[in-house]
Amino acid sequence: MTFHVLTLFPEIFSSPLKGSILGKAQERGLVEVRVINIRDYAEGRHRVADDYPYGGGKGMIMKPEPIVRAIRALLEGDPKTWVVLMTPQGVPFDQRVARRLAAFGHIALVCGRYEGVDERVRSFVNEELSIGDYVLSGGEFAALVVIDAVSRLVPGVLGDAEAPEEDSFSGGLLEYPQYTRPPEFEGKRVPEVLLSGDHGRIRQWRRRQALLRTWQRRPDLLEEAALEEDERRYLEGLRGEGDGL
Ligand code: 6GU
Repeated sequence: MTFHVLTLFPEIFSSPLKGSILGKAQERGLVEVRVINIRDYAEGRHRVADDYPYGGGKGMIMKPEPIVRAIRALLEGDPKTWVVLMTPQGVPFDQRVARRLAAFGHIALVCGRYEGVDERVRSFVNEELSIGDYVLSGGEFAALVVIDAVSRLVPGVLGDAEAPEEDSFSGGLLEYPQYTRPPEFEGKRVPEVLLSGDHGRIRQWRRRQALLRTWQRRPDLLEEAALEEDERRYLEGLRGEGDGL
């Protein structure tokens, strides 16, 4: 999987990508991140990549020519590159989008600055993504979020021990609570079932805890989750417990 990041701030990408899982994935050749400075595609002695907005207003707008030239150079190398514009106006990025992106070989992430990119750039990208309803000063951190979430889904990036199936959201539920040693910490004991060695009971407890947690914290996720009949009954029971309180 190759990510091409198009940005005016390439320095942002040097250290976060050295981190443990992403760093190893790159060393092992499973993931490659190529950072492209959009300024290198700007013309003139000053390589100007942004300009004032027509009609007035604050902030600077990224000029279309350098971005489109950078995209074209990428597509010449690999015409199948999937081009994504990172913008708060994009489709919300979630685990389902991450899974869809993981199927591409080459993804280009164009980092817009918050004030915006020239509207005409939009017709040169395949889709637009946002990572949530808040404002970042540019698409760079959003691109890092996408790179991390998608890389984890590339076969071989995670060891067998950390398969992505159990992560929060993969089955549409939040993850069950986790514990490690010691068995008692400041009076708080690890649930007995986890020390029992009974893998059937542990699996059942975890699934129920995942349901409970999702019901308590993110009930919106339950509408989309794939649930068994007995799990639906368990949730009905939870709803019933609240009655009359
Ligand atoms: Cl992709 N870009 C910016 N600038 N802000 C954001 C975002 C992206 N996603 C959420 N906020």
